[in-house]
Amino acid sequence: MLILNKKASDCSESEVTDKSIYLNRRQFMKTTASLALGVGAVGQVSAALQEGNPLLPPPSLKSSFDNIAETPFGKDDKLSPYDVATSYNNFYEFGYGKSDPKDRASQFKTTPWTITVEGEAAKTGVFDLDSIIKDSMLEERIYRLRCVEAWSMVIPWVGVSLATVLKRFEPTSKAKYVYFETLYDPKQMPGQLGSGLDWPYREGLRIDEAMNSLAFLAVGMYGSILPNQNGAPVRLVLPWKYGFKSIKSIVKVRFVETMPETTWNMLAPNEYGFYANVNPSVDHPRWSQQQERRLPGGVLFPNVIETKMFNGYEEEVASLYAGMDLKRFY
Ligand SMILES: Nc1nc2c(c(=O)[nH]1)N[C@H]1C(S)=C(S)[C@@H](COP(=O)(O)O)O[C@H]1N2
Ligand SMILES: [Mo]
Repeated sequence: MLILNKKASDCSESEVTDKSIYLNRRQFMKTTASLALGVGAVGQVSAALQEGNPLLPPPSLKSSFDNIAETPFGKDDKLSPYDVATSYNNFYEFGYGKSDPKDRASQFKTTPWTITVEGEAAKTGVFDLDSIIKDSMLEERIYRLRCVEAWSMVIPWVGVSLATVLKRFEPTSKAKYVYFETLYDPKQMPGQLGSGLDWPYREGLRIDEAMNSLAFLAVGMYGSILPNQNGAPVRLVLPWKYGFKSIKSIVKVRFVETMPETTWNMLAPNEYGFYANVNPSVDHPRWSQQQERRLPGGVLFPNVIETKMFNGYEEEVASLYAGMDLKRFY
C-alpha cells in the first residue's frame, strides 16, 4: 500500500503460496469436507484452526472467553485458515512486508493495557482494557476483511460492539467524530523508527458510523485472544470499509467535533479517503477495485471474486451514506 508506484497486479502472492501454507490449505479443505453440512461457527472455527489457537486468554479473562456468544454473521462464508490470517498481515509498525508482523511482533507487550478516552464525553480518563472486557459479553462475529490492496479474508473475530463501549463514555452532542490512535513505542515497534508513515497510526469515524451495529471492537479471533500481529490486545473491525480503517493496538479514543486527520488520508489523500468504504465502482487511482483475491489463493487457485458494494454489508450500512456522492467521498 505504501509503495506508490506499485500496481495491484504486482502484489506478491509468494507469502501465501509457499509450500507449508499450500499444504495447510489442503488440510483445511480436508477437515472442512469431513465435517457434516450445517455445522455452526464453532465447527467452522475448529476446522480453520487445524491444530488449535496456540494462544490462551489470561486467567482473569478466562470466563469471558469461555462464554463467547454466537451471532448470525458470516455463516455462509468459509473461514480463512488461522495460519493465513496470522501470517499475511499489514501492521506497518512492525515492517512493511506481509510476514514482518508475525516475525517481529512476538515480544510485543500487551498487558497491562490502558485506553485513554478524551474529548467530547462526560466520562473521560484512563481505562483498563481488562475491565472493559469484563463488563461486556463477548461475541463472535465472522466478517469479511477487504484490504484496499484487493485481497480479502474471512475472520471470526471475538469482541464487543463498538457502540456499546463508546456509549459508556457518554459522548456529548458535540461528538460528531471519533478518533483512534495506535500505541507509539518505537522500542517495541521497529517500523516506527522509519519515516514511511506519520506515527502514531491514526484513524477516525463519523459518530454515526462508529455507532452502527457492525462496527466492532475486537479483542480476539478464532476463539481466543488476538495474536500480536493482528492488533493485540484491542483493535477496530469495520467490515464495510477497506482494512486500513480497522486500526490495531488502540491506546487512545478521542471524541471530536471536526473530521480528524487519519494516517493514510494524510499520506495520499487522492488514493485513500476518510470514508474508505468498499466500493467496486470507485477504482483506486492505480488499480481496479472491482475484484479481490480471497485468501488463501495463489497461482493454482487465484480465487478471484467480485467485490461487493460495502463489502456485501449494504443492508446494514447504506443508509449512513444516503444522498452522498460516493465517488467524491471515497
Ligand atoms: N496500527 C495499524 N493498524 C492497521 C494497519 C497498520 O499498519 N497499523 N494496517 C491496516 C490494514 S492496511 C489492514 S488490511 C488491516 C489488516 O489486518 P490483519 O493483519 O489482522 O488482517 O489492519 C489495518 N490496521
Ligand atoms: Mo489494508
